[in-house]
Amino acid sequence: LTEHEPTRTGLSVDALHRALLDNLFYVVGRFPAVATRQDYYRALAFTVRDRLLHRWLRTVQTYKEERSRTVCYLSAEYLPGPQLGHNLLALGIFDNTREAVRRVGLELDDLIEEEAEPGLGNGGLGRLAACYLDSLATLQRPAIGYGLRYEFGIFRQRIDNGWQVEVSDSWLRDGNPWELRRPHIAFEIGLGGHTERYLDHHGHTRVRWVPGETIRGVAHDTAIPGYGVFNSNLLRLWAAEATESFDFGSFNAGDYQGAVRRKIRSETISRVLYPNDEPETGKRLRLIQGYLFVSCSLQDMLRIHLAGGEGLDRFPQRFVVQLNDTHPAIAVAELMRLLLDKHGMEWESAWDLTRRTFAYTNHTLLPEALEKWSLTLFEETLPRHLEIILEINQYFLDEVRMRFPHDEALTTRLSLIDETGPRYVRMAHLACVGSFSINGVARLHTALLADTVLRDFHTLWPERFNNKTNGISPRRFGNLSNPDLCALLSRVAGPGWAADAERLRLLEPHAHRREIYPEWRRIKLERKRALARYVADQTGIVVDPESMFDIQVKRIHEYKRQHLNVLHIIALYSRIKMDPTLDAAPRTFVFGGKAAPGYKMAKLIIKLIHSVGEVVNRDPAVRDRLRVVFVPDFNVKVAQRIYPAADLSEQISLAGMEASGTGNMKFALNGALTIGTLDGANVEIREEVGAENFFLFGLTSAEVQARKRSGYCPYDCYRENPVLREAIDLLADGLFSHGDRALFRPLVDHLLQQDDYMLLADFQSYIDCQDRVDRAFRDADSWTRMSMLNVARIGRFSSDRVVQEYCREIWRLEPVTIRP
Ligand code: 26Q
Repeated sequence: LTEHEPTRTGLSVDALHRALLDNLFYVVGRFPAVATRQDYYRALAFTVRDRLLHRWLRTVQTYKEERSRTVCYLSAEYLPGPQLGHNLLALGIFDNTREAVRRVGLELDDLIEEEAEPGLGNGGLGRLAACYLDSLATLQRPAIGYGLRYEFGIFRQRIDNGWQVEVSDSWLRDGNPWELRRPHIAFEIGLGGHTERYLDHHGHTRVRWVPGETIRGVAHDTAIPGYGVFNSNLLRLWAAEATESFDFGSFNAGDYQGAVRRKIRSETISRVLYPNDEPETGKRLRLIQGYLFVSCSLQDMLRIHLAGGEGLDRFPQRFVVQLNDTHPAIAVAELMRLLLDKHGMEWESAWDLTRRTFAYTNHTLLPEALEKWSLTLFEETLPRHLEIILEINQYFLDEVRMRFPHDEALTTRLSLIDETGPRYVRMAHLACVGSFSINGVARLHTALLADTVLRDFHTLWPERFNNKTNGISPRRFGNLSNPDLCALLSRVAGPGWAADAERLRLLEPHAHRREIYPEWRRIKLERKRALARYVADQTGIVVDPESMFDIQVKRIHEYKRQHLNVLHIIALYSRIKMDPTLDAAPRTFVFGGKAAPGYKMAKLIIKLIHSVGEVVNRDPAVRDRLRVVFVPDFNVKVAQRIYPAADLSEQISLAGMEASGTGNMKFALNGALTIGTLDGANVEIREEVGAENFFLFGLTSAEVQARKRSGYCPYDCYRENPVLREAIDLLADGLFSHGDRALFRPLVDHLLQQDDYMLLADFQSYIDCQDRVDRAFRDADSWTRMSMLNVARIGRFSSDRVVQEYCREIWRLEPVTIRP
């Protein structure tokens, strides 16, 4: 029967097998006899894409027919991870595909391994965007993810003698079978030049922007299928290209070389993702990148809307635009420009429409991370937008003065322009003024936002503020990364939790059934063995899968305090050296994460981890008790190996610094227990899983503020605490740097003199808490019970829950069912 299933849409083993061979020959251009694994991976990817296309076109058609309201997620970053496994899971054809691949003598897992992931983001913010796209499709909400198709994503990390070395990421080298280039979906953007005023035929003054150059953005589409539904949404990424007019002009003038140079310069714009170094205010290219994808996306929305035959005034009924941080905040000025200059709208109606279109998510409280652009750079690059921003500002500040007369200080603080020194445009202010909703990403973060960086806006418009605590995709970080655990969950708690994570709670009554514990532990041990093999392969370091896997993986940043973790390792090391009979569970400390290339201290922390590891790992006195490893090049693919193998999840940022964190949720879903501060979403995770199943330490954010106000002196902590003193002295004296006392001096000095992130204040509390962890771990049954309860109670942190909140409270978006 299945022999008659169509080769391009059939889901049987037979149809998949036929399609695989067909694509291998006709698309990849290879005979089976000479095909490599990469060839087979590509053939399989095309096989899956064929099946997605069908759903995707049906989805577009249905949304159009039903005039569905659509959310457009504007994000400069996406970290969708490898696509093959995800798509097979969504389509429900994992098992059939495994069988079809066996028929050609290969293993599906090996082909999945072949895929290079799109690293089009720095970390949490980009991964969050990908989780939300997954949930939107799964919940059948019409959505488009808009962003940039960087040719080079986040750098790949190599380790050389303990130091991070950045290597360029050419993820497109072998081609990208998942995307479709859409040459006819392309828009032009202007740059530079000047503005002119003229009278329209009603005698009204209007503005014309005469750009100095133009560039084209071309759409590249990737299907985002929902899990277990027919809906498939769209990720539309823009790539920069040269415009014909420019090539042509130069060509006629006989300047062929010049035309080609300009073409190359145009294409440079989407060449590379910026790492989140200290935000550089002078990076013109980054401003242009943001403007390119924002303008193309808005032009695309207006095109789609007008093609539906409705007037522009209906635009906010059909589209809502979510700004993923301030990176796309120029959208506020760009939509105004399009409405005013291109569509001839009047200021008031354009502003009203704009303000009903945008919603803004903030992801940071660090004042130094708030985006701003110098006025001169703005004027050179986007002169018309600067005019519009200044005009928005004028109306806005007039309103402020009206409501709060005699408070010039308030007006100055709220202004879109920072005039305290050289003038800057404050992008967060532009986003706030131009949006009907402003949200933080965890309850504590939203409260602190309203109390600190956006305090004045909160006074002005409290009704715009709301919280949306982050979530993660249970498909990606459950099913895909830990299939064995998920099979057990489905058996014990019943299937269906992957589409409805609250059902994980059905596991709770089973957390007391000791007869299940051995299997729970066997699954964890198996994941630890697999990680141990990977670590040995990557680093040459052998670790014991029976030891406690104590893991911290995330971007390297001082506020995340990887070096606090290291201070604990040093203290433990020194304790075992002093007392070899010390009764403590063997531990393997695992680190992973990238440092921004220009962030010296973060890079020194990576070196520190390696240096301490070198000494500890080769010391026979602690050989069987302590190991320290750094897993290079942490990305989504590596993450999927790491979370399932963790016993302990390190979430130890200084309270008040981490907006939310999402790794904390990924670990807990995989049965790790958390050691953490009351920061970001940790607060809510602890409430959900129960205080008795969470290892809490450290100052609260209120205590942090109070300590800072009263003049925090880290040196006092050092002087008064012998354990801390010993750990720091060992470091300062060169025990971990072959006697070189200079190597870690910047780090030690900073800790003793400034300690912005209060490691020394939290040190003893952390050490004590780690002792509690140790005792708990040695009671295997109790640990297993806590682990099961963490999984049973983590359902709230599914991205499905968050996306439903966004849909109900911000986007006003209803499900649209797609029928085959
Ligand atoms: C800014 C200017 C110039 C160049 C780069 C940047 C830039 C790029 C990316 C600044 C910040 C980012 C990324 C921030 C980020 O990932 N924030 C994290 O967002 C997560 C999702 O909400 C939270 O869970 C984390 O707490 C937060 O740190």
